[in-house]
Amino acid sequence: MIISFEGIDGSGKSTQIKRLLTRLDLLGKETLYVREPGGTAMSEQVRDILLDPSLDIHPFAEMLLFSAARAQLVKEKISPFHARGGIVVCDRFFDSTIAYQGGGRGVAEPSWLESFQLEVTGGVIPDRTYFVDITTETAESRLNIRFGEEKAADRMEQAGGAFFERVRNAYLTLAERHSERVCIIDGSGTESEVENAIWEDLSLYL
Ligand code: Z5A
Repeated sequence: MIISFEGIDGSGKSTQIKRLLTRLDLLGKETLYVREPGGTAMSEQVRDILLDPSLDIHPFAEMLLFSAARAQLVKEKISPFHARGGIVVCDRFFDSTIAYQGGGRGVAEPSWLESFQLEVTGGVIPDRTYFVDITTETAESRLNIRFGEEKAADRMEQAGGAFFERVRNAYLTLAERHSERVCIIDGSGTESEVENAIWEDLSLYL
């Protein structure tokens, strides 16, 4: 099984993934945690390039770099572990590219990006995707930054608040289009409330 987590920065994905991994561990499930971009030696180097605030990267090149890191991660880590019957938990997967590069940057139509991503992953699609939804204002207050400010930690966070609004809207559209796979989780509650909402859904599929 492949489970992915999506959301704008600060949505609480990483916090929820830790909680989920603990629950799955208690059930004796074999899990692999991967984060995007990253997760292999090559993909981590691409991550450094993508998040480097000193680089000016063309939006289409950015999309290709995220995709290149993903192609390597799928071939090297995700597919082999999945084939052995383990549960792969992904902190972001191709929906991030649809939302950030498609919705946020407008590099291509979502339908083109979706087809391209299927080529990138060789047809690998998550079984269940949790879109942890919060407003950009909540995200900024949690991260203690203002999107678009130079003091924002990395190159992606330096995009302005309007960019993150577009990303959030793209996620909401995507969740509607793929309602069979993508589950919207209200991320504004306490960590335990969010955890319980995710578990309530996932238990139906384990
Ligand atoms: N990106 C892309 O553009 N295209 C792609 O294809 C891919 C990625 C794969 C990766 O950044 C960037 O790359 C990302 C998207 C882009 N950037 N942007 N902009 P990253 O890996 O460095 O970071 P991230 O994935 O965006 O996650 P994050 O910043 O680490 O945040 P998070 O995982 O969503 O949240 P968190 O770390 O769990 O929580 C954030 C804070 O909120 C923390 O202090 C928590 O204690 C707190 N928190 C968490 N839950 C709660 C609740 N429920 N209440 C209150 N406070 C909470």
